[in-house]
Amino acid sequence: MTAKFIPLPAYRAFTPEEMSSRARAFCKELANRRTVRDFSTRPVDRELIEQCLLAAGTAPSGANLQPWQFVVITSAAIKHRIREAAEVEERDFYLRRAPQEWKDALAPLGTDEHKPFLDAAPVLIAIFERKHSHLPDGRRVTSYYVTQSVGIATGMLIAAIHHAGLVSLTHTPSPMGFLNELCGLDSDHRPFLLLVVGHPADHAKVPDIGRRPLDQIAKFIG
Ligand code: IYR
Repeated sequence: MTAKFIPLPAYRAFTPEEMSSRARAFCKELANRRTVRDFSTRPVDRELIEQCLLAAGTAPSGANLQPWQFVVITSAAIKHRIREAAEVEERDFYLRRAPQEWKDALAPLGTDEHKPFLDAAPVLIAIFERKHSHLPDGRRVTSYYVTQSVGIATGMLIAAIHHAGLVSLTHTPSPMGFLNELCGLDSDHRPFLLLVVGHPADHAKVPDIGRRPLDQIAKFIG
C-alpha cells in the first residue's frame, strides 16, 4: 500500500503572546489535577465518558495501530467482583509480597489493601494493551511500541477526564489478569491499568504531596 498525504488539517498558528498564555493556562489546568481515592456515588453521563475516550483515542501510536482497548464498567455487580479480586491481590501485596522499601515509598500516599472506591465510584475503565492489531486490509499483525502507545493514550484520557470536571485514580492491582475474565477479553489483551472515574466525595481528601520543580525533572543541554 502506498502512503497518501493530505494538507495538515485544523492547524492554528498563535502569536508568541497567545502561545505563552496558552502554555501557562494549560500547565495550570493540569497542575490542578489530583489523584483522588474518595469518590461520590453520583453517576456520570455516558456521553462524557465517550468524549474522554475519543480524546484518548487521538493519541499517537506505533504504526498508528492504536493498540488500546478500553472497557467501561458501571454495573455494581461487576465493580464488586473487581473489588473482591483486586483486594485478594492487594492483601497479598501489602501483607506479604511488598518489600519494605516499596511500602516506605508508598507511605506518604496512605494506601492499603482496602479498595472501597471500586464499589463507590460510578465508572471503572479497564485499559488493555492489544498484542496484535488489524491492518486496514484485514491482515493481523503484531502491535509495536504497545506500552508507550497505551501509556500516552491513558495520559490523555486522564487529562480529558480532569478537563471534563471529573476525577480519577490510576489503580494497578498486581497481577490483574482477573480483568480479562471479568471484561470478557482473551489473552491477546494484556491489562494495563484500571482507571477509577467519577466525582469526588463531598469531603474528599488527598495526600499532602507535591510535584518536583522544573530543574529536577528536566535539563536543557543546548
Ligand atoms: N497496587 C497497590 C500498591 C500501589 C503501588 C503504587 I507504585 C502506587 O503508586 C499506589 C499503590 C495499591 O493500589 O494500593
